[in-house]
Amino acid sequence: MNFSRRGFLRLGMAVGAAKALRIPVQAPETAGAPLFHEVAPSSSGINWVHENAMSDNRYLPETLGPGCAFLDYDNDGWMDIYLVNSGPCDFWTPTKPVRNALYKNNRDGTFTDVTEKAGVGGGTFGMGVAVGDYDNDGWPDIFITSYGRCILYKNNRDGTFADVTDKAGLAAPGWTTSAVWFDFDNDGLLDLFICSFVDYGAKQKLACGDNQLGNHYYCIPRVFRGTPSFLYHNNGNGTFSEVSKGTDIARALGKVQNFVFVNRGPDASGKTRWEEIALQAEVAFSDNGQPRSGMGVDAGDLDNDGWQDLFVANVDQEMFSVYRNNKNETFTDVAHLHGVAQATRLLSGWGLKYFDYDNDGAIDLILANGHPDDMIGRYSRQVRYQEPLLLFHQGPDGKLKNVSTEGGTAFEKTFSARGLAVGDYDNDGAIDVLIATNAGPPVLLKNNAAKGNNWLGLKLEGAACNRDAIGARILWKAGGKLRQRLKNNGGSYLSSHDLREVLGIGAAAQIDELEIHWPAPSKRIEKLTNLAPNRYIHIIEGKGIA
Ligand SMILES: [Ca+2]
Ligand SMILES: [Ca+2]
Ligand SMILES: [Ca+2]
Ligand SMILES: [Ca+2]
Repeated sequence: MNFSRRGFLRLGMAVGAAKALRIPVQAPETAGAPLFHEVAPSSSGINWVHENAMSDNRYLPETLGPGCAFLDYDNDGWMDIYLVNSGPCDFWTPTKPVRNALYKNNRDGTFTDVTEKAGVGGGTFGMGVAVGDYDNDGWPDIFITSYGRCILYKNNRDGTFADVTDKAGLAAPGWTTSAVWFDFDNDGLLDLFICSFVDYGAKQKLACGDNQLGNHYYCIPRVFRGTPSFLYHNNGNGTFSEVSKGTDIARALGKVQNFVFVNRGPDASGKTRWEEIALQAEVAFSDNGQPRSGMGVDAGDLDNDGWQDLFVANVDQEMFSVYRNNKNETFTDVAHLHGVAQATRLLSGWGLKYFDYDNDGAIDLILANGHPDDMIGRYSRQVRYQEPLLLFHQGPDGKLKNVSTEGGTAFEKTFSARGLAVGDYDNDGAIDVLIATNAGPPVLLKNNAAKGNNWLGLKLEGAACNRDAIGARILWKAGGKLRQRLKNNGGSYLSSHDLREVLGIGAAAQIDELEIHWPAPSKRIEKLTNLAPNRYIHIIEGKGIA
């Protein structure tokens, strides 16, 4: 299917979205050059291709993967890449070898496949990846979600990993999708939240299709029973305990609506109280009260007021959501205000990220899209299977503007995009993008959009708090402007990101003040002043710059 950008623009205008899709004036520093350069596999050395296992029966897990990650597995200061693949399961027996892939960054723009040596090939029907240093030894570990058994790979600190899933107790039943590491009880150890979707066991493999044509297509999730997500507490001895049973997390079944689980802290017995508030927070359903599909999700402080705003990607006709935080546990969907609703009316979104791609200090947005049903083009006149990527830039008026036409060749194509990770793989301070596609090669986008703007890169190392410093709050003042960011370790879909933070300061010559508010238990505030830009620094909790 050839779904050209021109065709997309025409469709957009037909629904009255011409204003949102108008091409903005190019910023002087990027005049002429595309914002992102698509790095071909022949140039990067990343020759791995996702196998989606598509069958005549159209089993649903075939179309929902895969995820991808930027991580520095060998701690040499250069981002490596992890890619998740399908694998043997109860509905599929591969006829040729299929595996996940770990690519080592050669520091010259190329990568080398080190999967076999590292021992991280997977072996289950993989979906997503979440990277976190769960044992606080300074080396990133890898968790993989699956249709079937999950995998926890512990980093052996010598370029190899050990499958410690069984000891850890993290096999997690059923079909799991996105996962994220965070320290919910502030004991300095990363815990793990794992999303689950629907019950897709042998008995539930329904055939959906058209009897007249004899075609099977992917069943809509509505026909399956939703399953609850899991929260695992890190016990600190290499084992984890599921602690979501009996809480609102276990009562919330996948696929019916969006959920927000608020951590209300420990009760008298020390057990963390989780309160699900999506309905009163006005993020459960659309403004019309309709449930939406909700695939990719991210949190970020879009308007720099110190409160986390949300983004949720949905399927076509539902439009994506930009949820502005009203600072009272409610949100307002402002997707129309930003032109995001108009631009996404016909799209289905998965990987996505709020990030400041041009280092002007204001958060921007990238969206990776694709319809889950490969036969959608037969049933819909407007919606296509492969869809374009979308790039939004935040202007001085605080609004996100669609700048996809300036994005470069990748934004002129269509993909079955799923996972999306951000990370600075060439250490130039401009955050690059990796997109995982279903049944295709990953798409690597080198960022050329930040030239002319200054930045400071931070590697934060917790001492009392979790070593990855997830939950740290970063405030920086430059050129008379104060900005802030909450360091999380998630967002997007099935994917995991460069753990470093790049602070954009535009034309300012230095960062005048930098404050790191380390998370509990210390809650220490560390202040640094007069920092020269355009370099990465390593800050250790309580010790300053290493
Ligand atoms: Ca590395
Ligand atoms: Ca913990
Ligand atoms: Ca920006
Ligand atoms: Ca870069």
